[in-house]
Amino acid sequence: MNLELYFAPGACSFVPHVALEAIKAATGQAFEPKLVKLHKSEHHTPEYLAMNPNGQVPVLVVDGKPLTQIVAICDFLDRSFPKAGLLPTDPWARAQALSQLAWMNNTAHPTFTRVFRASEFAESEAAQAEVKKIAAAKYRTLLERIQEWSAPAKPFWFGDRITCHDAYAFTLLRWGGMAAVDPKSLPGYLAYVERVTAAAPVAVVLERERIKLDTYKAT
Ligand SMILES: N[C@@H](CCC(=O)N[C@@H](CS)C(=O)NCC(=O)O)C(=O)O
Repeated sequence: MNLELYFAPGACSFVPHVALEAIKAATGQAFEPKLVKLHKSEHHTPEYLAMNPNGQVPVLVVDGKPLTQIVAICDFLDRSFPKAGLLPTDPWARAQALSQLAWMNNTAHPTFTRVFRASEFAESEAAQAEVKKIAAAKYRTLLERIQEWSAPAKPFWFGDRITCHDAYAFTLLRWGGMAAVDPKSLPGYLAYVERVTAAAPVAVVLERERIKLDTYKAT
């Protein structure tokens, strides 16, 4: 299978990026990482929009055909490479896992978008500041939910293998620093994500994307 992943450093494309490294380690299946420079609007070119009309990362290109949306990409990768164990096999456990992944993608993630890009949600500076403030407070409560979910992680979300859930949990905590959430104020979540950070497939992606976990700056 020929696989290409269009990703941007620190973006949610980190999730399939880590999944693909985990698959490579478990099965030997290679993939080509394709850097998309968002600051240069490379995701708005006609060629890119032909792959993903939403103008977003990630896009997984499978034998020349583009697949978008993290939940669909993780499901496809799991079904194609079951040896990597990205999702549970029991139907109920799998459905619960997809429910959590979908929630990270459709609830936690868009709440952070309101903090990071408030100008897309309100016009005046005052209104933007308000959007940001409300979303940042909400975002913290959502990170607390992930802290509860990840409490049994031994050492990772689904045991001894790194999966999409671990990569999303990492990304959302890392974004928390940009929403003024001190990761040390979520000690259980931080300890879990520090284990994730040290895992080999994650370390490779951190190096390639040139990012670090801690983005928090005390004011
Ligand atoms: N639900 C989408 C979310 C994708 C998304 O929000 N991507 C962001 C990066 S985290 C992006 O490409 N933003 C660039 C833009 O919208 O201009 C998915 O699962 O792929």
